[in-house]
Amino acid sequence: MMSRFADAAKVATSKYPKTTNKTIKYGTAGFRSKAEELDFIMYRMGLLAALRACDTKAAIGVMITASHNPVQDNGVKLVDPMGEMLAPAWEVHATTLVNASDDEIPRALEKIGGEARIDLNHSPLVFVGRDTRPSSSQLCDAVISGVRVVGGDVKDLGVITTPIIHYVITCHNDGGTYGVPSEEGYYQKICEAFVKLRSSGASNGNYEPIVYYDGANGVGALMIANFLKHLGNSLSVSIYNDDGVLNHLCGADYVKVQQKWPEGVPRIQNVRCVSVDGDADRVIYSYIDSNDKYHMLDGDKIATLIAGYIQELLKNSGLKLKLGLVQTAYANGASTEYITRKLGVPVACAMTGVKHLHHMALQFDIGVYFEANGHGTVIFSKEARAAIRDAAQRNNENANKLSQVLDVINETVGDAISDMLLVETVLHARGWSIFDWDKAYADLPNRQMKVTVADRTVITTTDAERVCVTPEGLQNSINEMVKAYPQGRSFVRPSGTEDIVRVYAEASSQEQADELAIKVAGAVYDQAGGVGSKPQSL
Ligand code: 16G
Ligand code: ZN
Repeated sequence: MMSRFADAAKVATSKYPKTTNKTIKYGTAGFRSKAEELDFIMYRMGLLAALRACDTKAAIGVMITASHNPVQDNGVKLVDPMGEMLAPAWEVHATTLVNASDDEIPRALEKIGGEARIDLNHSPLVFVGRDTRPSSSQLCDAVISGVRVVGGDVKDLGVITTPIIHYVITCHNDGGTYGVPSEEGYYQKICEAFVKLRSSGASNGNYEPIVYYDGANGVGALMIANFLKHLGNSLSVSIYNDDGVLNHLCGADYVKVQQKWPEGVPRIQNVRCVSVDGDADRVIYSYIDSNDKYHMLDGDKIATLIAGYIQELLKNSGLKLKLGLVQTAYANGASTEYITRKLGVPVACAMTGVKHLHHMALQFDIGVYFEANGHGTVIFSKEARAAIRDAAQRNNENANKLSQVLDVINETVGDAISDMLLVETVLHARGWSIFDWDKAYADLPNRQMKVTVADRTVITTTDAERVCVTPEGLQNSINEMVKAYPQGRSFVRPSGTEDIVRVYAEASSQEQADELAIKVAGAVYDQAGGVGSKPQSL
């Protein structure tokens, strides 16, 4: 019998033939590589998204972006019905489908359909969105072909940020409970709450409502302009990096990794600079002080600022809700110390990757989660949300503020712009300048390095990637090295997005953090099959 998916193979062969025999895996960030290698993958992700929509009987999202990576790269990620990352079982299906030959596509689809017991009579709907990369439009057409060849319908959101597609999918599938399922609905919801929260005027104490915005030359630069239309004079935002090379010498990743002021933004002392990444789901703050020294405030600083504020509102409102913070192994030791000891907020550690943090944050009534690299948000349990809204209606002033804070947040996934508005809200409420915020605690100096090995899967870890299990003996070596450094800490993990092993080290001085990182990188090279030259300097 001819497969009902026979056309999927025909279109694959004629328009989107497979161009590689390398095994490819759906990783932490979906599929990501050089743009010219992605047509066939995009087409197949269109097929898969349609099947997933039948499986869940809900609309599914497909986002085309390579986030903070260079402009030549691209990538694709599927978004599940409630804005979550694709379910793990379907990551496996994605990998199977992409590694099948063109002829094997119908069989692979039948198999996935069978395993998931999909109702193929359902009419699938897939939302697609893309970033500003020149390759994104063509790759989007490939996704759309995939959806249509199996009878699916497409809603094309055009050029959009990753967090907006997560929001629109959620609202579409929950019948509009979370918000109006459109881009415009998103701006309105967030901005209205933001403006209300500063009804007493935009300045307060040391807080001035002025920011410089580094758009990374990407979609974040376009979208902020739309937000601004709804913000009135509540916040003055000067937009920079809106038409150069994407993520080049600017943006959240550059600022965080290089610990440098972004190019393209005027280097003015004492101004807050907000850097976002190429799809606007990461945010980093920085400033130059009066002595011309550069300071960076990363995801850890943002998380502690937000958690501290929510904790205060909770306390003053009398609401008994359990607040917690989720970090990863990359969280600066000083931030963990500050939040647990000073603020008394419990901290949990999750594996790298938004879905792991999100999942762990669900254990709290209110879970703040952030990666040091600036990915993060706050999520509220249904009960917590109801309790807050209820107390707000009974004129509990602090609950009312919390209720508005809830609307500034994108709970479906971290949004650089919504996170920025949340940070601005807290700074405004506290009457803080960026120095007041920064001085809460001092980051321990740290260093990250990469080591290339023949096979990075020889490195396995446990305890949220903080302990290395194999190769045997490597963790002991790391422990011995760390002992020699005051406040020393180090861990290694295989990257989920690049073919390398990552090394992290922190210590009480920059020289020592650098030295420790180099030593640990050397141990990885020696004990995990390093290739090329052994890392001996930064
Ligand atoms: C992906 C993850 C990010 C994580 C990074 C780690 C999402 C949406 N993105 O970009 O959260 O920090 O991978 O990369 O989950 P690595 O495994 O190469 O260190
Ligand atoms: Zn991103």
